[in-house]
Amino acid sequence: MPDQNKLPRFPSSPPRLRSARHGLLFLVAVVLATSPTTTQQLAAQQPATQQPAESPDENASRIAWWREAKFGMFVHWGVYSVVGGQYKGQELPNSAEWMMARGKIPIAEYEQYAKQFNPVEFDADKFVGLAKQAGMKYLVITAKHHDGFAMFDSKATDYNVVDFSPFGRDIMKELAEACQKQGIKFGFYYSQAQDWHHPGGFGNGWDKSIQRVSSDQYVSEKAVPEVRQLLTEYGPIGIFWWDTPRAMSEEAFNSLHSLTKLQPNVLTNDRLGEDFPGDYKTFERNIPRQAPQGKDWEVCMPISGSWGYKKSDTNFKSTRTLIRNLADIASKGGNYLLNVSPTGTGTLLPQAVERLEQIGQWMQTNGESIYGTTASPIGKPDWGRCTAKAIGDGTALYLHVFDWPQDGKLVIRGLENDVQSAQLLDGGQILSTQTVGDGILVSVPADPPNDDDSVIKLVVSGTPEVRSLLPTPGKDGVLELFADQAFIHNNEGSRDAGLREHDGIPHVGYWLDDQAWVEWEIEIRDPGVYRVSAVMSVQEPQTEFRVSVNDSQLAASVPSTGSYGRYTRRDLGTIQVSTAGRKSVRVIPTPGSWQPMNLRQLTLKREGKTDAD
Ligand code: H79
Repeated sequence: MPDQNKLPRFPSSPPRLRSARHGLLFLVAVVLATSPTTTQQLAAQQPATQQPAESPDENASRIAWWREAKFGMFVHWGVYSVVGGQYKGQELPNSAEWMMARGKIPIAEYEQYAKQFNPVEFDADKFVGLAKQAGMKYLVITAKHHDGFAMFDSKATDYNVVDFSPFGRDIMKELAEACQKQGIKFGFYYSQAQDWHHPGGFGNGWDKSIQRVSSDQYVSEKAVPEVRQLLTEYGPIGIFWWDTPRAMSEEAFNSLHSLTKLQPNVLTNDRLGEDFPGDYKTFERNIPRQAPQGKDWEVCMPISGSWGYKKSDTNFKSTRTLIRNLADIASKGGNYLLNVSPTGTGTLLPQAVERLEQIGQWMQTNGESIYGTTASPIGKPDWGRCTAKAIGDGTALYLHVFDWPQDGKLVIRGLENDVQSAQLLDGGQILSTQTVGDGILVSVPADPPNDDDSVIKLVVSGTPEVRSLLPTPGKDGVLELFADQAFIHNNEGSRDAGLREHDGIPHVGYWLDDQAWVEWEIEIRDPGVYRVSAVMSVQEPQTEFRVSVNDSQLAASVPSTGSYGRYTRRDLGTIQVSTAGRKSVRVIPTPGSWQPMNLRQLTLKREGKTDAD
């Protein structure tokens, strides 16, 4: 799903060169599509009043628990859960919490579902117990989603679980208490801008009975009092998780933002508005390939396809995927907020429970390779992932082995430290190590202790010293070269040809200058014929360029992918690489027949290599 949570930005595509008229239409269309906000309107707003400056130490101590925690439970639960995303017996597409919008359900009709919200099997202690058992250290739940229904005893409106539903219990209070009791940090999700029930909220364009009021009125009579109540009547709140920023008045932003001061220790995410970076950055559904630098961040992701309970959604991620996601995210320094979806009766489906229990079992044995760890100091090894933790005067490197070496030799390329010890976390077997030309070799038993992720704790002296290593094809003969690792030769930072993003994925774009070219330095160990492909987009009918590896090259002539926003992998041909060693890979426009392309990725794959090699 495209990430539409961010405030709209202009696209990074180069304008059409030949057909300026279409280019203009395109731009107009984008501006319309991004209404009601435009970047200009936002820019015209004053920056928000700053919190009284917090020192880096104060900030570090406030967020310390969250950095230690690494793994949390996200819960999407509300009126939509009653029918599991089925409206009048019809399956609606996409995530179930969007049911009201997708079905264009009138407010009066949706209220009837709220009248049926009666999750009698809900048991807060059991629910929190399950999160705890999975190894999760915090829980964030939808206090109010876009549909406007409050899952707590809102004083601002009767449209809440206590006053409006037969259940009549304050679910947020029960969960807050259970979390407090069991030592789980508790947080609220609150959709501050969209509200499909209030006549001033953003989003409900289908119910023609609405007598519109201003967004400011919605904020002052609903969002502000509800947020204030959540931050004053539910004990210590660990996280306040805003969602789907929309352009609001400066007053509205500031009043919502200033409420978070009611709890000096609360952490907030980056989704209140553009001028409010909060304490950490969020990624939705997808794990970034590279971590944002110098920022705390979190990936939220549903355990299945939908955030809210959806009857037809059987798309549960495997336990292996979930464990590997957790290791992957931790190896880049982030947190994992894994979403579950209680049903209308107040419990989780067995598929979810089973997975949480299995993750919990893995965490029992391997938790120390996750909690309190920092990002990998050795990059992404080709056998899996790595997390790290300072211990005494040394460093523990946790080697998360996804692909167990069949020859019993696990190599940590580039690592130059003295090794103090190496041990399997599962079973505790001590492993022998030796220094080899490439780095450090750990001798491992024939079979992995865990098929999903076997962790080796490698303790080295001092802080990690890692030789910089050039990217090289993996065992499968494949080398992926990404835009954000490329050196862009663009006349020292000219605007033409630079690193840009579409859907959060970097590309070399705005490549108007046919003199600009890009380069990667690589190492080839296996000479041979390499097939070259690119993940790219081009809008003009055709573009031509050369790809070279030192002295060998190919000429590529690539037809349009339809538009600059439409990326496809295109085969470019083959290149013979005759010798091993350091090489320079270049992508160079062919003057005269060049049209701008957006280049996300170049892939080299050794021909004749199969996965079995
Ligand atoms: O709460 C979850 C989502 O409901 C919420 N954020 C997460 C944590 C979210 N709201 N909006 N979005 C995410 C992005 C917008 C998605 C949309 Fe669609 C694409 C809106 C319309 C098209 C998906 C498909 C949702 C409804 C239809």
